[in-house]
Amino acid sequence: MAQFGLIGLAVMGENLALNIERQGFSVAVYNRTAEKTDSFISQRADGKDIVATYSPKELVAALERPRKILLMIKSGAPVDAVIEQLKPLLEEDDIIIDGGNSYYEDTARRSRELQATKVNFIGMGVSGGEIGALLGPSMMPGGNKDAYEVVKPILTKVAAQVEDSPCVTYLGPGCAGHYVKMVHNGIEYGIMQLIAEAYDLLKTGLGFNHQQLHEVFSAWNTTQELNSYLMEITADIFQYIDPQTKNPLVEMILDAAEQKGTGNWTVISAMDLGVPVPTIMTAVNARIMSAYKEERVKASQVFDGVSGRYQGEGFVDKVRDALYCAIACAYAEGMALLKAASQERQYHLNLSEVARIWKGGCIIRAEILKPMQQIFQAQPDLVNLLLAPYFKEAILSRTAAWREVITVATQLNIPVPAMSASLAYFNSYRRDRLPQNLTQAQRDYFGSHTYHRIDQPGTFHTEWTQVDAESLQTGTAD
Ligand code: NBP
Repeated sequence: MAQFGLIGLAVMGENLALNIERQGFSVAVYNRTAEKTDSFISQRADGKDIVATYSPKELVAALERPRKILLMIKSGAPVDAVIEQLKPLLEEDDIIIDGGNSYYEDTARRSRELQATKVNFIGMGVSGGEIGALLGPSMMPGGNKDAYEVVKPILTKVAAQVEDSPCVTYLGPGCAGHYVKMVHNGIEYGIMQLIAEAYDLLKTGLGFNHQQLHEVFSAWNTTQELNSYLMEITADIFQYIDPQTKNPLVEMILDAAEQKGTGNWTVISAMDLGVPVPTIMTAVNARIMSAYKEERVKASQVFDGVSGRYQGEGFVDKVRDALYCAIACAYAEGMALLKAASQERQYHLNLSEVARIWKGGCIIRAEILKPMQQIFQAQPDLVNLLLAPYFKEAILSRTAAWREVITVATQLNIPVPAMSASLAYFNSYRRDRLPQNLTQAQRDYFGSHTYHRIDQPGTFHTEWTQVDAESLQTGTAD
């Protein structure tokens, strides 16, 4: 009898099966298309403690009880379909884990539906891509706590290990795990866009070639502020030469970013909860804008584009500082969103633990998560990371550079939407009075939406004009 079951043998499933087996657990696998199972078993799984099964029924029969079955299949309808196939086959205390990028509302629904059955359900975000799946991902499980305790010995071994602690923890009930994974991806969108902007500033604003870009990003990756997986792979990418054209491959890639929806979901949830996430939101917008390739090419023939090169000194270090501040904002926005969602939806998230399990295995793993983990450990109720003395000092010492980089970019017509949005986030957050008093006045003027005053309690409405009913009816209000 196998100790663990896995459904779905695409890149993630295959690698997770190999990882789980390497940690000493026997695995039974099933994939809808049998040829994939056969090629996996005869090649990558050859000689390993992994057995093939060819139907959900056969898989269930091959597993010891309580059965633990991880789904690594395309999110959406396929997950519902497979759960429906498994439900009648499973018994008391068996566990289904959905490890795909499922929409958190789907996970919440599945959790509710399965609560009414004997089957336990865990919705688990998995980050780290295919390499992480093979070598140790960051895993974000939520749902049935007792079921998590049953799979914990396996997950803690399979996860990335950082400073002797595995990058997995029980996050909360229902869809807490998939919600955290979604916000992880939102932060990922933000950081990727910010790095793209830094690349553009150095390449277009300073005229750096790919060797120089490689050197700058490699050097940044050695700093405490910017050391991270995304910085590391960016440095690598600049060195890769296209075998066909002998150009750096990155310059041969179409500048139209695609997306699978997690950034979008993050922004929609943030707007629903009333949490500002401008860096993340702008990153989603930037991908959308990039996809307007043909229209942009036409517009570039109508309007002037980039105007010259930056001639000043020390710009590379200023871009590094701006990048650090903006990345800190992306994390601050994401953490603030998690805090609000946790309160609203009763996830009981421990943000220090979230920072801890993101330190290894996942795409946003970075040195910056270490202070975050400590800050939230010391101050679990901190409302925004930017208020922590550590980040206050780190940002204030770099604000001049941050401002200057955006000023230079604006003068050169180099778009830096996420960097600008993050500075605006910081500047808005630190203002005690914003101009939305005027917005409230306008709303009351045209729609009688009322307003609050700064000098007395209560709700107020003003007749802003002296237009009488008769003139309105005759359409002479203007
Ligand atoms: P895909 O997301 O490409 O899904 C392919 C798998 O889903 C195949 O095994 C396929 O079986 C199976 N499948 C489909 Br499609 N419809 C099915 C159905 N109706 N019933 C049963 N199986 C069905 O695979 P992936 O890229 O390995 O990702 C798996 C999950 O992990 C996804 O939710 C993804 O978003 C998430 N994820 C991916 C990454 C990554 O880097 N790729 C990272 C983190 C999370 P078939 O062989 O019969 O078509």
